[in-house]
Amino acid sequence: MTVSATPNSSRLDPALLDPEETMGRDELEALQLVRLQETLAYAYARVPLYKRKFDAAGVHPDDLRNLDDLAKFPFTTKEDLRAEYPFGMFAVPQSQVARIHASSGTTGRPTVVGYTQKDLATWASLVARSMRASGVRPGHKVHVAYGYGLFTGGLGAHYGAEALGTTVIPMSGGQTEKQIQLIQDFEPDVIMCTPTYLLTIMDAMTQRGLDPRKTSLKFAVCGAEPWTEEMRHELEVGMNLDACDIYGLSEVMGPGIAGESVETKDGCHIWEDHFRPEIIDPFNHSTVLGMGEPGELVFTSLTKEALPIIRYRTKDLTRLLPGTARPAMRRMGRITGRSDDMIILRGVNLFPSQIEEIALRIPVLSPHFQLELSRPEGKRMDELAIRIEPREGTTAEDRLAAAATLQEQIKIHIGSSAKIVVVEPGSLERSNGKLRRIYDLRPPK
Ligand code: DLL
Repeated sequence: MTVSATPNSSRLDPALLDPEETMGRDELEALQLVRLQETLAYAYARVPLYKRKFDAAGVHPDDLRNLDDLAKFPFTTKEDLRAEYPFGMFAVPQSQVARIHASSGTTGRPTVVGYTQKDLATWASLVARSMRASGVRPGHKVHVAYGYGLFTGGLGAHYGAEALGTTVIPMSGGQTEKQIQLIQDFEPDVIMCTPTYLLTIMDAMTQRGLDPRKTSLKFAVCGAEPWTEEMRHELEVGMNLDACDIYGLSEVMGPGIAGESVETKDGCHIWEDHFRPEIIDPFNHSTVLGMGEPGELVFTSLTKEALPIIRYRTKDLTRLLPGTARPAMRRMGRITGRSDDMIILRGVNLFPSQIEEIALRIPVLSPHFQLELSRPEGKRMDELAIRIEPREGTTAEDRLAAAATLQEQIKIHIGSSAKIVVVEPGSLERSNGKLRRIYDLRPPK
């Protein structure tokens, strides 16, 4: 699908870029190699878990002579961080840890991450870089509606926005009424929140008789959950702004590991002066895949002090692509989903983002939907029901036809049979941040 209206994008003055953003690929890789060698030696010397894992795998930091040698080193997983809860993976004494964040985690212990003052400065500079790529400029007013707290979204965006030289409005998530009030009164140029929360704000404005196309907002920097080109179109047209993607995860840093350029809108450039990405085959982990091949994203930090992270398995499924707006930095394709969010229905793999993509091509249907997995009594097979809201003002006849089209398109494009339940507009739960799309009602195994 082609990119929608870009009312505010203009080419970025190269003088505004960080020197690393204009490096050639060779120069960037030379920098990566030095930083990688330093990071491996640093992690091995300071974090017992890395020493144990490297020793067990029979590798030593000195074995890394070129960038491809990274494949010899063991992966790090969320389970490693959990096992070392809370601070076992920190590489500096607590007196040097300036901030702690934690990921909520739906089950078990949260994963705890830490930052030195230098880590915080790097993080802010990379969020600032991402925002600048997405069209934000010093002097803009930035409304931050990511949650503040242990989640890295709010504070990560906040300090990035300050580092860029913008005026920050630290609204945090939730309280949609107040969000709308402040957007009207403070007239921000930029909003930062999850794509589904921006949708909530947009719909809430319409319900209150306000025109979401007529706010002061010109740019949205959205991330923290998967979203599609169709959702971008929905938000850009519905709010008359440019919406760009921002990616990150707390274990590796937080938001700003990669950011999207407003002039190309073709996926996030990974800030490779600080992170070395790899794509691995999720089923055969020892295989590192090539450019363009889909698989699981893995990151190694190159400059982190408090929590160096080696070959962290993100579980995010995507692929690496050549750089465009920043030619030396590789891009990542949109995240299709997380390997642990994948629904396997009668042998067919399915992600909520695929449903979003298909549903939003059907004009009668809205982006508000939930996936319900169940195993009806006496049946041996799982069933998938998609509960979806139609757009306001559509007729019962239109809705029926749209449900049939959705069912058919899912069968054609994904290969799954789903039951479609068209519910009343406004009846499904709205997002307050990261939206839960999957409701698994199957009996526990
Ligand atoms: O969500 C950090 C963040 C905050 C990123 C604000 C962007 C904006 P976690 O809570 O640790 O950190 O969740 C990380 O969220 O592994 C992905 O599955 C998902 N995710 C983050 N950004 C994107 C994105 C933050 N742009 C997990 N597209 C990651 C798709 C994303 N998924």
